[in-house]
Amino acid sequence: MPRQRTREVADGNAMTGFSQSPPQLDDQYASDRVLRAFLERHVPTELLTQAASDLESLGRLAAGPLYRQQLEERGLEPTLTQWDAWGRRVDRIKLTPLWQEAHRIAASHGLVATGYEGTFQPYGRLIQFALAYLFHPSTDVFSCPLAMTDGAARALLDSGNQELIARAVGHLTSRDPARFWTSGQWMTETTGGSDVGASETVARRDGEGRWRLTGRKWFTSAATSDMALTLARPEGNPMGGGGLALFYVEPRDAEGALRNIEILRLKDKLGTRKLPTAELLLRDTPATPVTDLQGGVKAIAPMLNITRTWNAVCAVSTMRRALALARDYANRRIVFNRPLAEQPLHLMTLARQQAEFEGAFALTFDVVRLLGLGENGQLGDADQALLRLLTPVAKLTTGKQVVALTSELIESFGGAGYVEDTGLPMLLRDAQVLPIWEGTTNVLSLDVLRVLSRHRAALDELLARAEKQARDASAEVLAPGVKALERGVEGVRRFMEAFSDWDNEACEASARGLAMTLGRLASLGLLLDAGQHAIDHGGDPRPARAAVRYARNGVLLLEQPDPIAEHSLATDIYV
Ligand code: MFK
Repeated sequence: MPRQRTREVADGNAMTGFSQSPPQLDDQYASDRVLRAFLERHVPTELLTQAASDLESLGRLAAGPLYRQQLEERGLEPTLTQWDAWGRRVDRIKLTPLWQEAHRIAASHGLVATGYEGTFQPYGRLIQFALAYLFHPSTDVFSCPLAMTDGAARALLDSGNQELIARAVGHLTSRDPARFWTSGQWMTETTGGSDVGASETVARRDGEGRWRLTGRKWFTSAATSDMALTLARPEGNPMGGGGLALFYVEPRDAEGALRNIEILRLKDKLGTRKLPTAELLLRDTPATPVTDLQGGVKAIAPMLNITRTWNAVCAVSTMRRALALARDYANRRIVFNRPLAEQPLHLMTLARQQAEFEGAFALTFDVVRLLGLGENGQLGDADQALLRLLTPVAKLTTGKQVVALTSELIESFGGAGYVEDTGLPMLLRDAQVLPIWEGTTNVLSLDVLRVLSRHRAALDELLARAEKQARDASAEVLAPGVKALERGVEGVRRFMEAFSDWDNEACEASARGLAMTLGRLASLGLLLDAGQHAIDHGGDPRPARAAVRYARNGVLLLEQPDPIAEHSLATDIYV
């Protein structure tokens, strides 16, 4: 079939010669074996049936109208108008049409609401993030404001501030597009996005006792949001994260004018070009403290853990999109007299990436599953610690995977992957933000060390679970994966024994290797579990093959630091 279609196109262009038919998407929910199998296993049938219309509708929208609109709007970007014709400062941002449409679809399909409504609990997070996974790759990163909106709802609810909960959470979790608010997360300042404790924004009370913030927010994504959570240091507080306080801001008044905020410029970024990320100047901007007037980093942490989960889900869904396009193209594209889909080296390349995707999916949706259980009081202490550990692990593991995978799959289109109007380069550019924002790979690796030092039960639980997964994966075909998992567990145990004798510098230097190993180990255990389950229930061999292929891609990335050599190589100093 694909061969015929290609010939028709070629015949139809007799004057200009051959032209290649482009990759196409089919229904993105109906055709997603991995997502569907996961939901069918983990969500009770009656709840999944209830969620089906939203999932099916988004699967069709993502493959059809939204994807078409995304390609058509490729050249559009949001614009900032700072002054009106008569010299008044207005700071208006005009969004692209797809972004305006995405706001409506996100609300009506409950992309935030589903996580909070009682209907699906404790499976609401699974349904919600399945929707986000379908929505993200066709909506030009509108997932960013949704992630922050979700994180803000979580942080406000956790804060216990009843006044702010009553004011905002109903909007953040609304299904009515007219009522639905998005939230910003204004953390990054000119001092950087990692060392948030160095923030310079100051909070002062005015003559009427109202809190006002003054400072410069250097990277505020989706500057069009209806509210924001931000950090500022109340005058007189000590330096560092503990001296910051968490504040709630409504940037605009009832007429839509900014309240003592100037939008200095929109960021000129490598990717996420439809996302109006802005630099803001706050000059006595009215704000309300969310919690105590200190401990701001700790108070905003629930938001970070939610946005990091979104980050991982977006990484996995981008991987799935790149694979869907590459797979379709491999059937259409004939070179050296046969479709790419019949060429062994091409198949090997796709298979390797499919296994990486399935591993990333398993890890990320396990975090989502645990999150839903935890929020509904259904996790014991050990699993709660495991969730705290796996959240940064999933974010940092999938962030690296998505960049490698999109790079590889763009290459699988040859030169077409490098040409802008195919829409393919955008995949790689938008993927590259995922290991950066919401905590870089290194900052999150250090967060993993923070968890390991405070919640030893997390690692014990992860390793015990992996050992059980190895024991339970009894099918012969899984044996190479089981062996790799056992070797991985043994390697981590040995590493941790040595690790406990190292000084802080050595522990920090080895943090990334350890965190990535934990991510790959957890993924492999979950893949083996899915592989055995599929064999036991209907016999689909593909999940088992993904597990074995994933194991062959490698699990152990542990590194023993060699401080003198690393210092010398990194600085190029002869020592
Ligand atoms: C597609 C989806 C994408 C969404 C896009 C959103 C775009 C938004 C753009 C951005 O804002 S990007 C900026 C992102 N920046 C970050 O994510 C921050 C990265 N840096 C860190 O995460 C640092 O580790 C951190 C700022 C938290 C370090 O600050 P501190 O002040 O040195 O932290 P410290 O003293 O270790 O921890 C303070 C408390 O918070 C501790 O609790 P205790 O006081 O009880 O000891 C920590 O345990 C707790 N904590 C820190 N991180 C936590 C946490 N608790 C729970 N979960 C966490 N993740």
